[in-house]
Formats: sequence, structure tokens, C-alpha cells
Amino acid sequence: FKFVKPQVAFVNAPFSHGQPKRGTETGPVQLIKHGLAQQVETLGLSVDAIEDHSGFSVLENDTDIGKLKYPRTVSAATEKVYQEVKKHAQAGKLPVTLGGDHSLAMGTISGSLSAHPELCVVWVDAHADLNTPETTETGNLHGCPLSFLLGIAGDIPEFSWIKSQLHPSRLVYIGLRDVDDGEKRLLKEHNITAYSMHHVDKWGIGRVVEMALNDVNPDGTRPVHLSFDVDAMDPSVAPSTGTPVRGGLTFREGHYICEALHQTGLLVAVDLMEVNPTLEDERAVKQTVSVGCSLVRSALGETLL
Ligand code: 5AB
Ligand code: MN
Ligand code: MN
Ligand code: MN
Repeated sequence: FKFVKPQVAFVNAPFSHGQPKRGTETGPVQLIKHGLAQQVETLGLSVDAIEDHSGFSVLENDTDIGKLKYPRTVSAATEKVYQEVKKHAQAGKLPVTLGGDHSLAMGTISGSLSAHPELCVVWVDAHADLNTPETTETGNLHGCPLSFLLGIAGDIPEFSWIKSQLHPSRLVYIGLRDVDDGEKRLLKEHNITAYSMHHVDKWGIGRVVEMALNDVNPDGTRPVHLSFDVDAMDPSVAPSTGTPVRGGLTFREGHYICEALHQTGLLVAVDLMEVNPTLEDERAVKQTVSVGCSLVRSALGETLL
């Protein structure tokens, strides 16, 4: 399996109700306005016409289910993204989903799994996003997508569209530094490999990425889905995001991850999530949007000689 020079299909996902700070829904349009689609074409890749996804509506009477906030709204939005990503992936294209908050990964990874059942996932984030409806302290679904994808969220009929399950051995994290106690228990219980910032400091990003890929994809035969939360980056590099945590990846460490994944030739989908162009000052917003674009370009082969 090798995915060389794929056709890229951007999936714009203007959605923010997986968390309480509005503004993340303007991430996709700002990334595209910055020139991302043209920049990707400059890399010699063909890009699908960008479809308009204005329909991420907030459902009325969407009362909490247990602790979960906006559950039906999140389910509808993520299912829509699932259908989009599935369509493109099954057509042999490489979907690049622009968020929007990270609850959307329920949709993107489900979509990738439908076309690539052997998929493995590299999750780059300050957070583990592994909370179950039971363990979540905030009720924000952007902190929960992986519990749904791994099939450990319990039975919530509103999310019954999530059919495919990701095996915990096919998930690896890079960049963690703010993990809830409940999530730490789940990481141990399900034996999930995680490289925190401590490991990046200890071994360097080169070895960390090598080890991470070796953990989830030892034979180098599995397709890879990269889910990149921009808050994995240090807030000095990507300030405009809803849940910044100090001590993150440097500009180069973030880009190195993207470049190394591109080099595998196995990348079948990319998510860039949690850019919030309404947070911090104009300069910070510009910086964050620009870094977001550049991370995507690196995942698609820029900056390699
Ligand atoms: B993000 C927290 N663990 O569950 C929770 O930005 C934060 O997609 C989640 O990584 C952060 O609310 C979600 C405290
Ligand atoms: Mn995060
Ligand atoms: Mn996240
Ligand atoms: Mn966040």
C-alpha cells in the first residue's frame, strides 16, 4: 500500500459545539482564505473543488445526555463529516478535514476506517481526547472522540451511526501534556501507546515518530490517518486555539511529524483541528492560521528535498 500523489479533497467543517468557545467554526474559511488550496496545488497535487458546508446546524432542544453537551448537534455534524470523508476516501482521494473542533474526528476517522479497515491513527495533541461519557469532567465532546471511536463510550443511541471500531493497538499519541486522571486510567487499561512532551524532550522528535510508527504500523503496510490538533503546538507557535497548554511542540517538531508521515507514503487522511481565529489578537490569529496551513503542506510533501 502506497499513496503517492493523491488527489486532495478538502472537507471544510465549520463546527464548534463540541466545546464552549465559539469561533472555531471560522477555522476552515480562514485557512482557505490564507491560500491553502492553491498552496497545495503548487505542490503538484490536484485539489477537488471545495464544497460549501454551511449546514452544521445547532439542533433545537438539544438537552444534555448525562454530562454530554450538545450531543445531537455533535452527532449530526460528525456524521455529516463521516459521509464526506467516506465518499472521498472510497474514491481514492486524500481527505484533508479543516476544523472546527476535535469532536469532528469521530467523523473523519470513521470515514477513513470505512475505506481503509487496516487503518492506524497518529493523534497529535496536548490532550488525549479519550474521555468517555462517564469520565468527562467538562461534558465537552471534543474531549471524547476517541472513546467513541474505540468503542468504549458505552451505548449512546444518538451516536449509533459510529459503526467501525478502531483497535486500541492502532492508535498512538504524540505531544500529550494535559491528560485527565480518568484518561490516564483508560490509557493504561487499554494499553494505548502515548508519547508525551516528556518523551519528546527525552528522545527527540525523530526517535519519537519512529517509535510511534513502529508501534502502530510495525510492517509499514497499514494506511495512516493523521489527526492534528493545533494545540499540540506550543502556544507561542499557535496561540489562537480554545484549550492552549504551555510546553508544547516547537514549530519544527510539529512540522517534522507531518514530514515524516508524508515520507511513509501511507498517509490517507489528514485532520487539522481546533484553530480558532477569534481568539487572541490579529497577529496571533495570522500566525496560527499560517502555521496550520504550513503543517498541512508538510503532511502533503512540502519542505522535503
Ligand atoms: B481537544 C479536557 N480533557 O475533556 C476535556 O482540544 C480537555 O480537542 C479536552 O484536545 C480538550 O474537556 C479537547 C479537559
Ligand atoms: Mn487538544
Ligand atoms: Mn484534540
Ligand atoms: Mn483544544
